[in-house]
Amino acid sequence: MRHLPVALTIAGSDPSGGAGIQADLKTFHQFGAYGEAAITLLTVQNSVRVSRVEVLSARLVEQQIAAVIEDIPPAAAKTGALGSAEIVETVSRMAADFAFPLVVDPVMLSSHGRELLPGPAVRALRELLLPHAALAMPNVPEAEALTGIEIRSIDDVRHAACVIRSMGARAVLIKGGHLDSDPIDVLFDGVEYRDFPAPRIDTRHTHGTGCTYSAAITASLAAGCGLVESVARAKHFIHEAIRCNPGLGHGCGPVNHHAEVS
Ligand code: PXL
Repeated sequence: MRHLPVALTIAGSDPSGGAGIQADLKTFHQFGAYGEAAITLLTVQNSVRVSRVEVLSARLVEQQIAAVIEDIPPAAAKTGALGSAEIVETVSRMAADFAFPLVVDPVMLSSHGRELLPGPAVRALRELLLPHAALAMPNVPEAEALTGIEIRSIDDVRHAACVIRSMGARAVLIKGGHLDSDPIDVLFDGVEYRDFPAPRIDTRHTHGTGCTYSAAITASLAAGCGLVESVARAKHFIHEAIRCNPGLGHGCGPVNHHAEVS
């Protein structure tokens, strides 16, 4: 068989299958990558509510990552919900030795507004983890929390991207889904700003959008695509995944992980 790219996610579990490691593994698979998952926290949730979050010990997370890297090293990895400052510190320490690019999705809240990263851990993420990120990809509220900048316009987005890059991430993609305008995502690699526009889709079924998007980028990087191509393919995929959502659940349902990959 031809070479199989390997991608690793370090993230939380969503038993409803729409977000977290479940979304990541489905997306890795859809992109033709072999998926690995080190679990940071367990949620009890469905499309209507999150009723419990149990954060695992940093040691347990460390052992999972070490076990997979020793045996089947990934060609790219991503982080999602990390759950505690201790886990952020542990992943940051390990990331210093990663021989593959790391995509940091700085997840702070679940789709239902439940905290998945406590305040002190945000600081650890900014100071310890971002310097190891090949790409950091916050949404607008996360970019505001990381920078203290109030983001209303595309100019604010560009400014925040530049500030987050100065925190050490090699590239920054700010996702525009929370803007009042059409959802333009802005990528800044230190040289130029690239806009990734898409028409807004009017639906409540967006659960797991961020996880799925970052997993799609990670899978493309694992396959050897460049950063701009990886973002472009992932943007197409997430747009299609929202557009073709299966309408599951009684609340904020999942996107379609079977959507077309370009
Ligand atoms: O999409 C953010 C996110 C990340 N990780 C887990 C989640 C969610 C959103 O609900 O449940 C486990």
